Amino acid sequence: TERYNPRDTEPRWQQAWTDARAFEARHDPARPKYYVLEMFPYPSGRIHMGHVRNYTMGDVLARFRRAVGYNVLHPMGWDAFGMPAENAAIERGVHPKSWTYDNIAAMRDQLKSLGLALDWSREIATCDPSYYRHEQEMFIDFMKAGLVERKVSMVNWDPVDQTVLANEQVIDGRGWRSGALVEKRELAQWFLKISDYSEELLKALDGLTNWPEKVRLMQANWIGRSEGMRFSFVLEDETGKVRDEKLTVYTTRHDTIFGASFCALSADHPLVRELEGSIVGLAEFRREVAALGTSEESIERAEKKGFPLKLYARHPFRPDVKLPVYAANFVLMGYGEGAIFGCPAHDQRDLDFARKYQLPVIPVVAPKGTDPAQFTVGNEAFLEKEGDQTVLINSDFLDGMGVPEAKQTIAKRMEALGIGERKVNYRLRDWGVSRQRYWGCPIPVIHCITCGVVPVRKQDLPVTLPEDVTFDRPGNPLMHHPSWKDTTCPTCGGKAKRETDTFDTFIDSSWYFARFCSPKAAVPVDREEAKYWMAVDQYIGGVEHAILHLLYSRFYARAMTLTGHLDLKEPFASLFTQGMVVHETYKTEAGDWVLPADVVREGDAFVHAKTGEKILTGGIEKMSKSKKNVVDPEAIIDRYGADTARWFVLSDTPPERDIEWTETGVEGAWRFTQRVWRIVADVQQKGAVKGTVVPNAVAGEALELRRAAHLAIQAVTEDLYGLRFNRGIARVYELANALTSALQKNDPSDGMRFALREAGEAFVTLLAPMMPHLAEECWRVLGHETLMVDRPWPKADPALTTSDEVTIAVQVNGKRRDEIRLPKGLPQAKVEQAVLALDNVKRALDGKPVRKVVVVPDRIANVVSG
Ligand code: ANZ
Ligand code: ZN
Repeated sequence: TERYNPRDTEPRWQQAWTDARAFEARHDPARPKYYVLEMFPYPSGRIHMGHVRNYTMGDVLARFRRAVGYNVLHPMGWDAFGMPAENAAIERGVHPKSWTYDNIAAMRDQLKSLGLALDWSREIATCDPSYYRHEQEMFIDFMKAGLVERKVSMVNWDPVDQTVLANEQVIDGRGWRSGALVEKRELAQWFLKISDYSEELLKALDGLTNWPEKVRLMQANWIGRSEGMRFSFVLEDETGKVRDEKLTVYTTRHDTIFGASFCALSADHPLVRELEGSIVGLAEFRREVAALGTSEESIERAEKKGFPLKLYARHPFRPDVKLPVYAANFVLMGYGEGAIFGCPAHDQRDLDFARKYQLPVIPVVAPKGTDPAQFTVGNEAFLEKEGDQTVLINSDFLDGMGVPEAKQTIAKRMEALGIGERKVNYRLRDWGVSRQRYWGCPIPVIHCITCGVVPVRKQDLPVTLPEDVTFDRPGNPLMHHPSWKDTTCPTCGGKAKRETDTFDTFIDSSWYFARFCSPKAAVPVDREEAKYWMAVDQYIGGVEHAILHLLYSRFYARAMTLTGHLDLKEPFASLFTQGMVVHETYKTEAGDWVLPADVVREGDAFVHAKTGEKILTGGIEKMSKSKKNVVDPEAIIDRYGADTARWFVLSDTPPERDIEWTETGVEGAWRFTQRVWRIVADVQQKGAVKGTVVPNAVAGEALELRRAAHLAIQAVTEDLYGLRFNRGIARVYELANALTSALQKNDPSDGMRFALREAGEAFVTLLAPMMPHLAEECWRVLGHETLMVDRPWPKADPALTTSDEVTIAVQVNGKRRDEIRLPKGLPQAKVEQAVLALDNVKRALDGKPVRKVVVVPDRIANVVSG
């Protein structure tokens, strides 16, 4: 046989599938649907190995489900707005639009070369006005439904680039591009009120039983429900004069109230602002805090600092205790009340703060059984609060109680005194969707001096991005455009300005899965189509999207349902998060990363191929350009073909784990494609030809092969339903071994010829979802004219897969002639059939007619001739 040549076959089969429109999905209420979706890619320009793994998994499911009879929807599109396009414009002078569409074209070709069973007729790009006009329409509906708010909020401001930065773009307090110290600024921005749905989004997580536990937990933590109290302190100044307004704080540890030693306010708290003008140095302190940026992480990392406000909070239960009040850099304005009481013994931030400003540290919770007089807190706060392990101390009427009881008691007291109430808080903030950037969906509102903010009329949609923009100065090109923002007010007809903010790109990806149901509809989503196709039955993507993308999408489904655009709350019935592709790295002794191609092995050591420098291995890392350990899928496809790449990324490693890319692994996959090819050629030669009648029974080696085939069918089927791709592949290998050994027997009997054909065809069918091109080519070799993708999935015969087998002695007229292994408890008629088909029996009968067969169940079968 000639070697199998994927370079020739793969493009040919891809064309054949396209010509046959094999993967175009059509609404068909008569058939069960299966919607499989992988997170759509950002068109960066080239696919990477992570894409190959992600899309191959989805593809295997699409092809498998199709074969078992589902009406499959498997679409693809592009998450095409975003900053890299603008960066390309700034750095290389290419227009974001042409950069994006060129990248899409290149990546589309690359995905096609992977042989993905995608419905390309449904392709969407989020940067296309035909997509984002619907996004604009829905936003207007959201506005009317009260889901949208415009409010002033803090942003990270880069004073050099004159632009707002996302938290990820602030690195150690500096703008990632300019290196300038980032400031906080207040800006009026658009928000979607996701926090109205905090409780609902949290509760509904319980129903998502086909989501990974860890993702549900991450979402729950992100929503961050906490049960606490809101209460007020009476404030007085240095002279003891009581102020009119009280200080309200939020706490989840009201049990520790007797350990309070200070109060702290956010630098943005209204009271701090009010005092800014009257306390020397406070303005400076506020500026310093502003320079920290807005991310929780940077705030968490910074040294805890405060500024005394010359005010004192009266302890609610101890008239003699007055707590000094500070402005502090670790209290956030956006959470709770923007103010806290500090209890250093039981909170690490408070403890760091207390040590710095020499404030008292009073332990009020201690391990059960310790002597309160002996219990002290050093440099680590005591955080334990389980009721059965701890006890309240130094706390007056709370002494001796457990934490939960103490909380109850304080809550009741405060409520009775009318100074506070119990309060549930959520960490989840409203979703700020304004971006001061060009390459995004324009927010469809107009600012009118007389009418205020007015939504664009629906008949005027879409608000399209102007193409004649420049990137020669910092800031938002939409703002600099000479005429784009000039418009007229839809309400009064007067001169007005367009909103120049564009949407956060997470909006684009929060509903694309619904658009795929009716990608060309004149409405955002055709309800009938969505009713049939939604929810996504299997969603596959990286765990890096476990929080934001999935939470926003869950919110969007609810918002779309509220506004009549959809009719479901949970868009993803089942979620799978796949592991990364990792690869060995190499470094010079100086610590510079080196390309694996430049490294040669010398004995146990490595040296640089060109410079001879000593090279060290740098550990196995996620493939990344900076670490120089990227393997380009295109190069792999060029060399070995897509099937080899697909097979490799599915083999050996469970799909949820990181897979290590190795040369030997890929070569193993490549050798297997050649082996499949040889096995199939051999089967075609030695197996029965198409259409041969099923022999009455098959025995011996042939039966073994049949069993192997049916066991493989059963196992692979289960594995693919369960997304255990690596195990399915291991089963295909086993079947290959069974076929190889059967072929070596050169047994020309009808039984074997039949078994070979049956097992050979099963083999090709089972590997088809993973190696679709090779399977088509083999299918052709086996004499079939139809496309492999139209072949239904084989069914395992339970008689051949039951593992309970018995050996039955076969006699002819009382004389032992053979033995046969059959499933235990097989009915008499089947045993007869199997026995009479044995060659040894036929020979012993020598043409004489059979009178009867006496069967001792599971033990002996005696053929009696006439
Ligand atoms: C007193 C106290 C004593 C606290 C103690 C903790 C331990 P979660 O569980 O996340 O809701 N806090 C409240 N508002 C804050 C803000 N705006 N910025 C920073 N911290 C704030 O956290 C609630 C706890 O975080 C609250 O309970 C408060 O500190 C702090 F031994 O109050 B605690
Ligand atoms: Zn107006």
